[in-house]
Amino acid sequence: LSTLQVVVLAGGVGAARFLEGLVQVVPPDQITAIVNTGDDADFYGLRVCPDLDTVIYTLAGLVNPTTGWGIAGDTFACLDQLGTLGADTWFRLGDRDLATHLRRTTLLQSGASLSEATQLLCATLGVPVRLLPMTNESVRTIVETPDGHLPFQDYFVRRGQQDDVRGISFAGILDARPAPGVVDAIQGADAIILAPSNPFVSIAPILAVDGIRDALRRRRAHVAAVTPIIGGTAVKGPADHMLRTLGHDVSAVGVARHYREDIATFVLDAVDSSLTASIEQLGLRVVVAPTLMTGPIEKRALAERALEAALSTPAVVT
Ligand code: FO1
Repeated sequence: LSTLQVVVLAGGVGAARFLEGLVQVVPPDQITAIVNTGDDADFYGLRVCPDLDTVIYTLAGLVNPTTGWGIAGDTFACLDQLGTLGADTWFRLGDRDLATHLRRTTLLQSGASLSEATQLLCATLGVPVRLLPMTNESVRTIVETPDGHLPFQDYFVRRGQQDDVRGISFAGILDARPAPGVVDAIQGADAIILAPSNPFVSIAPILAVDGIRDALRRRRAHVAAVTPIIGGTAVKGPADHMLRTLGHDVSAVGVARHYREDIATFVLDAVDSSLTASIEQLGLRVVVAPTLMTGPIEKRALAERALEAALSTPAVVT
């Protein structure tokens, strides 16, 4: 275990909770999380990176445990005053959270890359895991709905994930290059885990960055995905709704089918064990485990199972 290198592809809340388990199992300096930046948005001239910040706040012990994002005990005086001044305030940026975005934005404006700004935030807040944004270029997830194409946070927060999703695209993806260290981390990893994040808007943008999916496929025998769907519903967020409106099975099988070319092993929740054969028929190995991360013990146990699953080469990878 002393030289083991583990890579996690990460969205927001689900990935952050998974990483809380993983740091109990693997020394944090041997973990690299490659984080989605397709959710990023600018508010009041500030760059907000929700998935990076959710992972940072969680691993720094600062996160609001109720929402899973934002800072525990944060206040909203600045946002309230912005409202008084006539600004839109549907995206709830707390006072302390705003400091992160101010700091990041100033760093970016003075020429730092997003990787460098992230590294500085992690160092100052005491995040022991190596966090890499998927890319330093701007990629913006766009959700196609019956009402038109919506920027991701408009779909997710302002409109409350109510719209049917007809398609998803990533503006800027053709110009995006993997951030420094991303491809090397995948190439050098003993185990790669797709966190229990939304396959379409959290993991897909990462895999869509030029070179990342190819690097992952070269390590496919050591790639495991943890299901974000338990008993046909998403633990958090709109993954189940998206599966349905995008025409997939609304189950772990739909997720496994979506990932089948990229992974060797699928970590399925125990309540879905009857789906094992259907997933094996896709050419995947199945590991059944309790995947609901209710507390530190469950998080640790899931991290152990997922790590074992990614480390051990399946007998047959078709
Ligand atoms: N999610 C919400 O549902 N409502 C919010 O007002 C909101 C504010 C917010 C502020 C900072 C931040 O880092 C995240 C925030 N999120 C909010 C969460 C976030 O937008 C989504 O969870 C992710 O983009 C999905 O992974």
